[in-house]
Parts: sequence; C-alpha cells; structure tokens
Amino acid sequence: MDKPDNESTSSMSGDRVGRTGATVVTARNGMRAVVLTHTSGARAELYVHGAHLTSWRSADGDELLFLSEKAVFEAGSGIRGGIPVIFPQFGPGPLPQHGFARKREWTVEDCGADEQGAAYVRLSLRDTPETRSLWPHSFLAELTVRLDAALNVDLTVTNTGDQTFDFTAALHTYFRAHHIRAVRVHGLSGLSYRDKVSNEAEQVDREDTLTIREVTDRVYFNTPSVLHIDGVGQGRTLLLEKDGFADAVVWNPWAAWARELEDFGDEEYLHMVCVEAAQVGEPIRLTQGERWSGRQVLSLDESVDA
Ligand code: TA6
Repeated sequence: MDKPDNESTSSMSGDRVGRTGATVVTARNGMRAVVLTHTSGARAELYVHGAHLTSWRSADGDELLFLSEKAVFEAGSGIRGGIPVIFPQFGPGPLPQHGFARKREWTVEDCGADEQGAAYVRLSLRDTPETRSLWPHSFLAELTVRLDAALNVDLTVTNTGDQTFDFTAALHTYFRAHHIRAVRVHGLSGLSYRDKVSNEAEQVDREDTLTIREVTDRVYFNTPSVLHIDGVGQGRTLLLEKDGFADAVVWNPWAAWARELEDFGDEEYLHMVCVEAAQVGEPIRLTQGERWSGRQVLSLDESVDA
C-alpha cells in the first residue's frame, strides 16, 4: 500500500495531539511524511524519502533528535540529521557513501495504531534497475517504526534473489544536545574501536565514559546491547537498546569539518552527537531467501532528572 487510507494533505503541524495513530502528510518541499502521535504526548515525524525519521519529541515536548537548519529535502539527497537508514554499505567503500537507501523513495506499506497501543509505520524498499546498477542484488528492506513511551526502529533485510550478498548497515542516529559539553556516552569503556579520524590500527577505549571535545569518528566493535547517553535534548539521559546490530558508531564533526559540510551549520556541532546502532565490522551475509533484522529502541531514563 503506498497511499494509506488516512492519507491527508495537512501540514506537519496539523496533526491531532492526544490520540495514538499515524497520518501521512505533505511536508517540506511537497515531500510526503508520516506523523506519529502517541496518547502520552510523544510525537515523531518520518519522511518517506529515505524512510528517514527527522523528529522525535518526548511526552513533555523535548526534541531529542537533531536536524540541521541547513538540511536539504529533495529527491536524490540525504537529509542531515534525524535517523538516516544506512544500507547496503556503511561508508566509505565501493558504493556511494553510506549506500543508497537514505536517498531513495520508500513505499509506505501500512501505518496506524497497533494492538499494543503504539503508533506505527512500516515502509519498504526493493531493488530497481538503478539500485542494481550500483549493487547487483535483489533485496527487500523494511523499516518499521513504533512510537509509544519509546521509539522503536526495526530494519529487516531479505535476500529476494538467488545470489548470496553481503552488506553493512546502521541507524545513523543524530541526537540533539543542549550543549556538547554535557554529552557523555556510557557503555563503551574497554572496547576496541577503529578511529576513522586518525586511521590508526584498532585501539581500546580506556576512558570510563566518552566525552566529546574534538572531532570524533569511531566505530566500536561488539558493543553491549544497552548504551546510556547523557545530555540529550534539554539534558536528559537516554537509553539506546539494540539487537542485531553488533557495533556502535560515535560521530561529531567538530568545527573544521562542520565548515566543510554544505548542509550543516558552522556551530551546529555544539548541539548534536551521532550514536549509531551499526553492523560494520562483520558484514551480514544472506543467502537466497534469508532475512536479517536489527533493532534499536530509544527511551528516556526517567530515573535521572533532567
Ligand atoms: O557515522 C559516521 C560517519 O560515517 C562519518 O565518518 C561521517 O562521514 C558521517 O558518517 C556523515 O556522513 P555523511 O555521508 O552523511 O556526510
């Protein structure tokens, strides 16, 4: 289904608060988006282009995802911020940087309220002559987002062809931070990582917690299923629980790299951090008909005061 029954042409702000459900709307640049609302007051926005979440607000209205003021919303481009879906390559590599899924128009298969009381949307992306010219494989990628007190994002990939393929993937999550100096990532201490800035051999993180004080671009391997991130939104502690994604990536471009990015403000590095559920170290191999799933659940740690 590409046009759900509840398709509307209302603007992003036109959704009703207080009910659980999903509405397809016309958003920036005439692009289609899905607004998810939950009875708690939580709200999320997803562009069909890239199956790309661009906003997630907690029940008390705190925006938890970063979206650049210079983000570009047009066919063929990636959106800077939110949660880009990285598939079938976490870059760099032979394919375009971070694959093609984030730059393609997905199909909305279904959306609404489910039996567990969550708002949801399910989207799909299949191979086309264009994707096969980049990556010669038949696949079905499905992204399901469920919103209740938490934001649950599930990526499933099926090999629909007769040739085995390998891929890497990530949910390249940009968290909004009131200020980067308050951001701390817990759960990575003692783990091996590849530093994409220095390109040196793998090293071990010896710090108790990760703070960001300079350009940071690290792929941590075989990370625990739960990471804690302090300093998200107006100073919340957030839990990132993942399953299926073995690795985690932490990225902040800092000042000089920020100036080189056309779709990112010069000072915005002070207000974001990417912490990404990822599968990078060991590509996933799928034979004919096989399926893989990776999931990330984001929630606020309510035991910690904002
Ligand atoms: O996930 C970190 C990273 O791979 C960085 O190396 C940097 O390239 C970042 O993603 C953003 O990539 P993009 O292609 O969106 O500019």
